[in-house]
Amino acid sequence: MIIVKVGGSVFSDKKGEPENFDEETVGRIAGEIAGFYPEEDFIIVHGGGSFGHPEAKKYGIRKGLPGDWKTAHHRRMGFTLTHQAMLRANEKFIDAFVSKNLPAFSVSTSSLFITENGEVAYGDVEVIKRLLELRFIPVLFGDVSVDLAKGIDILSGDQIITYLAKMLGPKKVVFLMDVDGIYDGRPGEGSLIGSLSKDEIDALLDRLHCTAAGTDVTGGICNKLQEAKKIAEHAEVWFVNGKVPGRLRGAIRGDGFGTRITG
Ligand code: ATP
Ligand code: IP8
Repeated sequence: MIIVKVGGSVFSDKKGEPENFDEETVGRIAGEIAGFYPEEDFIIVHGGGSFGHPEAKKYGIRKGLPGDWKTAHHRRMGFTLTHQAMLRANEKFIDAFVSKNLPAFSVSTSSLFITENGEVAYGDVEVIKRLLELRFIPVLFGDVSVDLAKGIDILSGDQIITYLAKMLGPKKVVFLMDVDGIYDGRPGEGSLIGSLSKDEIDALLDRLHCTAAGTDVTGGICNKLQEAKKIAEHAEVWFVNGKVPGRLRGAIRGDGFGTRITG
């Protein structure tokens, strides 16, 4: 089984209009996966992009639910609206996969996971396991979450993958981004890292100063690398450019162009 994370920067322009969606890119990604299905099983997890992140930021979802009614009510409304924005993104993913004759099935993250300060505290993977056995392709997404410490929070797609990797033991996890892989420095300035062991990630995080947050409420590249370190204990991890045709195919085959992280 292979888990593919389709980053928000791949399926939408995070700095563009709210809820912009790159149908052509997602259709092509679905097409590359169709080349391996049903011999290979897949779970897809997509990020928030221009759907979830602007709403989550606008309503301050990561700050949780405060005691005073007025602010809490405003956040509750934002929690609902952020989730609805993610459902709209998810529907577009399902449409793209179905149009390639793939049985992609929407699984609502916030109905299966409870967080504590944004980390998964509880997750029910039974439905996902059964869907895989029945040869469906579960499609999850970064989402809002009920949170044990703060009342509500955001659960990043990257965190979901760490949990799924621990529970389901995929053979590979592929992160699709809008750059060619992980750079030792800023993209375009530092050099592209071809391969990295999980033990080298801490030093890389130091060198990057982890300042790539931008408009992303879940921490951008730093969060991704921190999760990759944990995932690499269970599976081989690839970071490839999801905007370039064939890169996902290469990562699935194992001879791809990008960054490969080993345990
Ligand atoms: P989302 O979290 O919404 O799903 P995503 O998975 O596409 O989004 P981002 O959080 O946007 O990922 O992180 C990827 C971005 O990080 C790239 O667009 C890239 O410009 C930026 N970045 C900053 N520093 C680096 C680096 N050293 N290596 C690779 N990408 C980097
Ligand atoms: O883009 C965040 O998920 P991510 C989801 O995978 C929301 O970090 C709702 C902002």
